[in-house]
Amino acid sequence: MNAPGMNGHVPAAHGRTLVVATGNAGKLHEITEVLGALGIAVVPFVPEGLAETGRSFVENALIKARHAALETGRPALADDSGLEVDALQGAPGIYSARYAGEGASDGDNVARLLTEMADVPDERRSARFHCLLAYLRHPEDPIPLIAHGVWEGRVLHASTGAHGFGYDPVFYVPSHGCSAAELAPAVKNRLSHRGQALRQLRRLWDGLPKTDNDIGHGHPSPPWILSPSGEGPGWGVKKRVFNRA
Ligand code: ITT
Repeated sequence: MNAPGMNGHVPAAHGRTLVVATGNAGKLHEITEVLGALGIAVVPFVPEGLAETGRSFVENALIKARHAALETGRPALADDSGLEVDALQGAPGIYSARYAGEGASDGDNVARLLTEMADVPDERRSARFHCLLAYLRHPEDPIPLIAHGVWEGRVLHASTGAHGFGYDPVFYVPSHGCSAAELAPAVKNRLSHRGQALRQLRRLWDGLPKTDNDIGHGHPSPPWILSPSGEGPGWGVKKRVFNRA
């Protein structure tokens, strides 16, 4: 169900707008900043009550993006992300948001992580954030765009720093010698799994190769991002894709 006042609302846009499916304010803020710098305004959609039943980040990102595309009738982007800790065999992974139980707060999740890692020495505290982005032109888009960013670091012994969200206060960033929560937001966006994935997505939108070894198979130029009037091509895009086949 749509959250009142948020979903379906198209801000007075000076450029292109894009529906982003997330109920996480921290994520939303970061995505808004990075896409804003690319001239794309975010229209938030809260996937309230939606079960994330996937067994992988990419499946959950697709579930959220598909739901938002269906509910809004517009192209939609979703982020599924989490922390992979080597000493915990990859946990909390796709369960990062509910590591301390359903409805857990960031503080609860961090507390559980620190407890689980209490006896783990520094040299075995390696971890990384993953961010999977799924972009769908419409709910039945057979060619979703998928982008993946990874950010390597270590789990600290205690929380430090006031920026960011989630596990940022206990995620040590080796390149800067501090926690992710001690980085200025713009610096985090430059380094982070999410920043990387968003820039990768932009390359796919532009039809550019994802990497130097890739031939490039993105949807060329993004006409399916909404126009300033807020009207997206929606199902029309699907027809065009099918007609071309
Ligand atoms: P939506 O599904 O509505 O987007 P969510 O918080 O449930 O919100 P996820 O299922 O993708 O999102 O869970 C991601 C969790 O991983 C998030 O709640 C954080 O605890 C953690 N996480 C992801 N990115 C992070 C980041 O940049 N910094 C700190 N923690 C992060």
